[in-house]
Amino acid sequence: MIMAKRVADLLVDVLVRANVQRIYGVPGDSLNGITDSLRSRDNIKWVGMRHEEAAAFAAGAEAHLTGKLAVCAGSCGPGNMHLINGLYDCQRSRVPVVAIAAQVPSAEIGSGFFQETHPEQLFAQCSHYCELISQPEQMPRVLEIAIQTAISRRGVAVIVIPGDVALRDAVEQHPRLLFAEPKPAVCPSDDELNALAGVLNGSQKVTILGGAGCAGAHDELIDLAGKLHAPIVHAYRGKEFIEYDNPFDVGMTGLLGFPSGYHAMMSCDTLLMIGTDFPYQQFLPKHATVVQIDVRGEQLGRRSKVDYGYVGDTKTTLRALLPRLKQNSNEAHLNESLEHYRKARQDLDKLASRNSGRKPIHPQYVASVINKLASDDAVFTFDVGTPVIWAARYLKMNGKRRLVGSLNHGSMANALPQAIGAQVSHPVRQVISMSGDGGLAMLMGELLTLRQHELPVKLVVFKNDSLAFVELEMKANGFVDFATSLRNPDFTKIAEGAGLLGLKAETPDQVEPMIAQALKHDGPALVEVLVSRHELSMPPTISFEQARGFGLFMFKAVLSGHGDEIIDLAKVNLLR
Ligand SMILES: Cc1cc2nc3c(=O)[nH]c(=O)nc-3n(C[C@H](O)[C@H](O)[C@H](O)COP(=O)(O)OP(=O)(O)OC[C@H]3O[C@@H](n4cnc5c(N)ncnc54)[C@H](O)[C@@H]3O)c2cc1C
Ligand SMILES: Cc1ncc(C[n+]2csc(CCOP(=O)(O)OP(=O)(O)O)c2C)c(N)n1
Ligand SMILES: [Mg+2]
Repeated sequence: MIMAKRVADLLVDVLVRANVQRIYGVPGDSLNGITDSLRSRDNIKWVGMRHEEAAAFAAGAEAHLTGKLAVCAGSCGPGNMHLINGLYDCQRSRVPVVAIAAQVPSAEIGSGFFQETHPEQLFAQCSHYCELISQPEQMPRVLEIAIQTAISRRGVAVIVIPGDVALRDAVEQHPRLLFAEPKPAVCPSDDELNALAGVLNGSQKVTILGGAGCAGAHDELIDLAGKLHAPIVHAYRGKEFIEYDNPFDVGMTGLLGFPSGYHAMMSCDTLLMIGTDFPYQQFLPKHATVVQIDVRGEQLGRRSKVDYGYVGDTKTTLRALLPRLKQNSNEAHLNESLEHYRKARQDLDKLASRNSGRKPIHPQYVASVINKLASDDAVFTFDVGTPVIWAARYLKMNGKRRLVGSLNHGSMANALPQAIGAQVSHPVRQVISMSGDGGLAMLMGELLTLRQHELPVKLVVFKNDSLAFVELEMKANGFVDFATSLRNPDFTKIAEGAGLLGLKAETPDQVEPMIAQALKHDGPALVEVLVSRHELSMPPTISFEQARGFGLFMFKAVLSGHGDEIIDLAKVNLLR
């Protein structure tokens, strides 16, 4: 006898039809219909995680790296509620992710039943679409709308499905949407392109600020900068797409950026923002003419005044624009910016010295070793905390390497779960997680996922026994640091207990050989590196307020008996 197809079976059919290869999640009674339907299939897998938040981060990393839809799931109530922080990250990073939030039995909804929540309300803020499937007739249509929404609006869509509805007989039998993913080219009109060309042709000092929206348009961006003699500054999420093979690169801007990125932006006549949502207004020039190109009209003018705004995708728009541009004959602005960059790069490289074998180990050195030893197509993830700084400054991109962070949402503990999603979806690539000791501890259970699925992720833990980034923010704002110390475990022992290779670098000399050993190891590995806690990462421009704040910190530190810290700070930053 052929069993009738259940709603859960049709749900999985639709995901397979949409080329989804796996679902990250934690099972539960209300998800049984779906997990049971996966059991008998070989073209879609269940990837069990230890925490649903990590499942959402992993799905987001997969979607970021592949550009394609990824899926995560949580059982009713607390199960899917745990997805929320990871889903916020996916939504804010604009990666296509569908989340399946199982719900309590349909007849109990509204009674305050055991584990009852209202995921439609809970996830409304971190999704473009979030709907309850209460009838078998809604499948496949509602799931297909969710998929289309996640793909076309780039973000999260949630379907909420009670366990009993998933187990009922399906009414429809097949997916309905059989077309390939549409990839429209979006371009400003002819008149707009002529006006844009007029503005750029009329300016001697153009600086380009490019972001993640420049992905796939590297050649066009370089041609554009060549015609305009324009330095290219990048926003962080654009680093992996813009920095490499780029004779116009002058680095990143922002608090963690390079002074050269900052100055190139501040000294231009015309700022041309392309595919960026760089959020920090104080780093955008006030007096320049600002031109912005973005594929989403609602992004125009979000961060700065805009004099000329255009809706278009970067590649199509620049292709149409380039023939209309005259060659700028003035190279002064570009050369000055490049020279400034060379100097800034030199200064940062000096900070990454091995310190002649003496303690402390500088985190910059650790990052530069990771950069040196990592493979040509490595995927790097990095925790929010100081690893964000070291990744920005010391990981060199080449067009094949990839970066995954929690850059728009800014959540801690992202690196390990994102590394899991990266490794599961790219089994033969080297995946390196630059973890903070605070960040690792927050979702440390996911170390177990590495062995569970035999994922050879390499973790480098920046062990500074503190929430150092927050400490830095406290100092810069004139607070005496408080509540930031961590009493840490021996992470190597925890790694070994979880079935990983565990190594500990206590002196600078051990860093390179141990990271090399971990990278060569056939399986997951963790290298705990004892890095200095008070490593300053000076912003490219320090405001009067911050400088005053720093002085105030010293003053307060002395008064409260933290004087030794100042000596420590001086040793790390001045006496090198
Ligand atoms: C602790 C911490 C510190 C940070 N410090 C800095 C810092 O100092 N400097 C810094 O730069 N960042 C910093 N960040 C990151 C920052 O918060 C933002 O995430 C980042 O600046 C945004 O980069 P982006 O503009 O490239 O990407 P996004 O914010 O993702 O913006 C991309 C834009 O491109 C558009 N787009 C997408 N596709 C296309 C297309 N095909 N064509 C045209 N447009 C398209 C989108 O609509 C969007 O507007 C920090 C983050 C953290 C967590
Ligand atoms: C989930 C979450 N909680 C708190 C914060 C605030 N925060 C930002 S960075 C940071 C410290 C991170 O510490 P660690 O992982 O040890 O990295 P470090 O800065 O010490 O290198 C904290 C608490 C955050 N961004 N996300
Ligand atoms: Mg730390």
